[in-house]
Amino acid sequence: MKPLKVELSRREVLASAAIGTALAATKPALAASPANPSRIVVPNGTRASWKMVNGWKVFHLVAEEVDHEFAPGVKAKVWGYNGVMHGPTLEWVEGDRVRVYVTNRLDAPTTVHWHGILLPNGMDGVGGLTQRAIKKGETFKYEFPVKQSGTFMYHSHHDEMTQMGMGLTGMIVIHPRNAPKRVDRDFVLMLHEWRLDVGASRPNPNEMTEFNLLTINGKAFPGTEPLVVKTGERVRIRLGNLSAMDHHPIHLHGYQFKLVETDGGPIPPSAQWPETTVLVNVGSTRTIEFVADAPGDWALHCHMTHHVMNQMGHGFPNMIGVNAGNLDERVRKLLPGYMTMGQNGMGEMAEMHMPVPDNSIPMVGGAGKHDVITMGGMFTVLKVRDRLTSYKDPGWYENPPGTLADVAATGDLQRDGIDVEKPPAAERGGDA
Ligand SMILES: [Cu+2]
Repeated sequence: MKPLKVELSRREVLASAAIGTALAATKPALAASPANPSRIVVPNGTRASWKMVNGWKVFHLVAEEVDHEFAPGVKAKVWGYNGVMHGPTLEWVEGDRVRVYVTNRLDAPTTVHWHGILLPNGMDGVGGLTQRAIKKGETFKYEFPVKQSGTFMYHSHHDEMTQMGMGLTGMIVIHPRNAPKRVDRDFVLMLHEWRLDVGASRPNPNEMTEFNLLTINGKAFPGTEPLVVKTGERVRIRLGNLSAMDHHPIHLHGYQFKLVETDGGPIPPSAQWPETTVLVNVGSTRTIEFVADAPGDWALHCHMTHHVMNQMGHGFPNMIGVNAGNLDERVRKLLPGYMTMGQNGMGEMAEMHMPVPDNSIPMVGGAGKHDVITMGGMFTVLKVRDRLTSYKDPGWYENPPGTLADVAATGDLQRDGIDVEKPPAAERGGDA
C-alpha cells in the first residue's frame, strides 16, 4: 500500500506562493500536491484561487445569487461568492500583502467585512461607516498587509440580517510565516442556520427563532462529507459561526481535544484546557486540536438537539406517550392516508421512508452501517482509519471482534447474574 503523500513543508508552500502558483478554486478537498500547495481541507467546500502580481496576492470575489443544495433533495437560491455558498475559503500567509477585488452582481448593494483581521479602518468593509456600499455592477478594491495568523471569516456588512442570512459568508485561514505548528489534517468548517420553508425557493432571512436547516459548510446531514484522518495524525479543526441567532456547542465523540486558538489569536499552551465540546459563539471562530489515536467512525455534531434535526422536526405537537387507539382509522375517513406520528419520538420517522414534499427532507435520518442514523442538520462524521490510500470516504468502520455493542448472549446474562425481569433498584445517592 502506498504511503499517503500529503505533506508539504511550509517552505514548499511559500516557495509555491512565491512563484505565483494559483490554487484551483473548485478542486475537491483532498490531498495537497505540488500543483496545489494548500494544506487546508474544506469538506463540501472550496478554496479561492489567486495570483501574485508585483508582490501582491490578488483575489477576486463576485457576490451573486447561486443555486445551492443543502442536502440531497433540498435546493434553494442563496447568495454567495464565485458561484458557491459559502464563498471560497481565502488562504493567506502572515506577511502577505493581499488585494481582494469584490464585484457586486446582486441587485442589492453590498460590502465585504474581513472579520477579525487587523487592517486600516477604511478597509474594514462596514457599509456607511467605513465605506460606501458597492452598487450593482461595481467592483471595489480592498488591500492590506496581513499582520497575523489564525482562523477568521469574511461576510457582507451591509443589510447584515438579509445578506448573511442569504449566505454572503466565507472563511479565512492565515498560516503563520515562521515556525508553523505542524498538523497533518487541517479542516475548515463554517456553521450556519437557515429557514427554508418546504416548497420555498429561497431561505427566509427575516426568521428570528425557527431555523430548520442547520449546516456545516452549507450542508445538512446526510449531505455532509466526512472528515477522513489516518490513525495517529495530528488534527486541527477550525470552526466559524455566522448563524443569525444561535451559538453551537460542537461535540466530538471518542476524543479529548484542546482549544488552541480563537479569532482573537492563539491560546498559550499553559492556558489551554481539555474539552469534548466547544461552544462556537455567533461571530467567532474556535480552533481545536487533537491526535487521532482512536480509529472508528466518530460523530461530530452540534449538541443542541434541535440543531441535528432537519426541516420537518420543528414545531411538531408533543405526541410522546399518546395512545392513538383507532384515531388513524377514524381520521382516514376524512384524510385518506392519515397517520399519527411521534408517539415514540422522532426516530421512527427516519425509517418509514414516508414521501416528503418537494424540496424537503425528512427531519432526521441518514443511512448508517448498522441502522438508520437518527440525526440530521449540524452533524458529520470523523473517520479515523489505520490504513488509507487516499482521503476519500473510506466507507464504514469495521469494528474489531468484541468491540461492538450488540444483543447480550444468554450465557453473558447468566454469568453476570442479570435477570432482565428483576433489575436492581437504584441506590440512594445521598448520605441520609
Ligand atoms: Cu447548534
